[in-house]
Amino acid sequence: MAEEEKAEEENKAKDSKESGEYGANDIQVLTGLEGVRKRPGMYIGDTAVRGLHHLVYEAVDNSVDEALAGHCNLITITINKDGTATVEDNGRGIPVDMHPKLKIPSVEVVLTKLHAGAKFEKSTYKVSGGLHGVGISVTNALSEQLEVEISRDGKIYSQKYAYGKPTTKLTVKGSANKIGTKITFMPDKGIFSSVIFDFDILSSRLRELAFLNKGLRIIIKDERTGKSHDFFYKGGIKSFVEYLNKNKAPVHNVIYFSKEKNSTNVEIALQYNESYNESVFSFVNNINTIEGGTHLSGFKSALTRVMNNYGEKSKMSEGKLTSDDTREGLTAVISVKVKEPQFEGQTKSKLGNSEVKGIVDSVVYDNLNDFMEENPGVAKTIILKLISAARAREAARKAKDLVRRKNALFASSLPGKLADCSNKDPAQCELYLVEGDSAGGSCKMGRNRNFQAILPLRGKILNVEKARLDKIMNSKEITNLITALGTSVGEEFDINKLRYHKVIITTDADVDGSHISCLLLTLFYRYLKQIIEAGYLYIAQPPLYKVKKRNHVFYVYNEEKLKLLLNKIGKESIGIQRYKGLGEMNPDQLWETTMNPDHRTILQVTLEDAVEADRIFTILMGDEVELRRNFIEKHAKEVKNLDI
Ligand code: 0RA
Repeated sequence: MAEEEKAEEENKAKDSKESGEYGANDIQVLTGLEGVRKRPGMYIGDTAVRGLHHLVYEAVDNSVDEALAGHCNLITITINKDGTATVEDNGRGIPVDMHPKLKIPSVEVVLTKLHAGAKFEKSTYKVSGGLHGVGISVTNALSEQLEVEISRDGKIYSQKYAYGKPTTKLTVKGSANKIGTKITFMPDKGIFSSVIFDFDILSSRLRELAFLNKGLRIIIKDERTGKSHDFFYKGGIKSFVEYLNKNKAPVHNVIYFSKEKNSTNVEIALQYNESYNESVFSFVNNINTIEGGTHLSGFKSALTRVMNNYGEKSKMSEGKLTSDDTREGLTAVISVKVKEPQFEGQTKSKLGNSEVKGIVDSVVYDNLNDFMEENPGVAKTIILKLISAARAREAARKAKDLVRRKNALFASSLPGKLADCSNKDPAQCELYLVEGDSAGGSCKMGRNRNFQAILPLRGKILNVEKARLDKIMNSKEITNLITALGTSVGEEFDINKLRYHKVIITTDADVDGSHISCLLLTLFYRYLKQIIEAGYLYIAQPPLYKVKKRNHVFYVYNEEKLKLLLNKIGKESIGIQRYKGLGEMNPDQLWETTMNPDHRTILQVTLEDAVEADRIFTILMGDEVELRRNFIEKHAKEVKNLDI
């Protein structure tokens, strides 16, 4: 949507804020849905997996708003056998009265006009209309069929739509002894690359919503498989932190507090565990702010001050704790509800409202200070842990100085094993991280040396899930990698110094290869996360087979494609070679199949679901062998090509 259009709509919204009771008059009438069907990506991000599930979230967000307004405590999401999805709530029901100007029922306005919707009372917060909340009409616009059923005033009202346009009038379909809204829709096959809903994707976002809205029950049912989940958390984000730390070893009970200040609601839950990793998740109006923002800054600065104060007062301090020190082994959820959130950043997931920093800072400072005073036992445990983090940081700094000094002995500070490219513009440069010296050698010969650099990695790198920065800085393979990237690590990390805007993990398609990929992904996830967030990390897809038929050569990337190809070309007089490793390909083949930007496939690593990623890395790379085994057995189908 054009920026001016958006601004205009926002102004309209502000102008009509004074109104009191709900009713047709309170509904803002805006534009039609043609734009949504023309450029769906503008409204829901993409038309692939993410966009498809977005249709469900739009509907759910409206129900969550009804819950936030205090009128709904149950939302049920059903994936039906026929592939449709149903979102049902026990709220007041979308109004069915006539819209005075448009002379159509308000519900039809809500479903056919972009951004149409009631303005909620000033004392409540809205999810829809925030970052993603473009409105339920977007779901309607992108569905080939949609039916809305509203139960209120003892009646069930119903109306059907196709591609965003009503196909029936609003009619009374029967009598009702309950109230609420039920929306069932089938996504438009002409728009989405796939219209098959994924239970796990929906379930994980719905669990998050249930954590973030204490007391709201969210049920998801999959009629295709009989699977269902029932999410209800009395403890809200306190339960969220318990869930996040479930596979870790917590060192005290969850600390929780909340406060409303200057009409911003702040809710914080935190708990330290024995690991060295930080798992801090922040939310604004139920939206995961992966890029952080003012609420997160406020939290961090207060946390650092509280811990330093207590360290000094208790005479335990051995010197100043840095902000990073105070987040070692910390799991926390910061959830704020803001009236008019301003989102910034690359993915519009960073809170910009400057007033929120001070609000969160003071709420955290006051409450955490009190907690530390009142719970000296827990306070002491935490401070001891943070002091040990500070010692490790000091050791890491020394190790880093050592690396720096060692590097300075060479003419160039880049690692000797790096075959760098000649182009120096990061936007054009690629770094291949290649398993093994022999494959590394072939890649060096096969590459385009103008923009492709190669760093061979020998064997398995250190598992950073179980190590701290000081140990990590003593690992040659890892310091080589960080030096090649140019960003440094820890508090000195600087994404602007990244020397390549494509960093491509390239390993064999076997057990060792996937293990090395996991180790590298963990390193990036835990220590170089911004590289993932910026979209600079990729995984190469070298072929599994080479199929030769007379003079034709086909490179095949998975078993399924092999079957398809063999059906197409016939099985007579063909030769099939299975590549066991990258090392078996000669430089020309490596270039052709894995490195040539015109032919290769590289998968971008994204952080769709940060909570789930944290959980998976904890399980896959952590100490708990039993957990890992269970996880792999459960996900054996998905990871069969990973061979972890
Ligand atoms: C505007 C006004 C009222 C309810 C709603 C919207 C509403 C919308 C949705 C969308 C999904 N579920 C919903 N539940 C409620 C209040 C109407 C009244 O005065 O009763």
